[in-house]
Amino acid sequence: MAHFDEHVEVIPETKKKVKVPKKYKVILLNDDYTTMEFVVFVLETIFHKTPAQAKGLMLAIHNTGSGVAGVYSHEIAETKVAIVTETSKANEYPLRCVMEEE
Ligand code: TYC
Repeated sequence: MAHFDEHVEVIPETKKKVKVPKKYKVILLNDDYTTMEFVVFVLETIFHKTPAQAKGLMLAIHNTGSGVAGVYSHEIAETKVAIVTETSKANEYPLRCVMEEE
């Protein structure tokens, strides 16, 4: 009878792989109703762009349909999307903001 191991606890190997955290693009989408001024305001205040960067990026989004406002960790990207969405709704603009794995 094989009783030699009956008091041996089997502990599953602890996961030890260190993973590089993924990065997420926060993307603003163009629409026909949000004012250019408001998009510039969002880019300056939420994404910390300079006035020149904000204007250039806003125009690029206006002309191409979308643009990357910034790249962040998952949690920060989620927070940026939530703040943009809430600020847009509060100002009655339909501005859409999404996140996408880099
Ligand atoms: N297309 C808008 C306009 O002509 C401006 C705009 C730019 C809206 C970027 C959204 O993400 C956006 N008023």
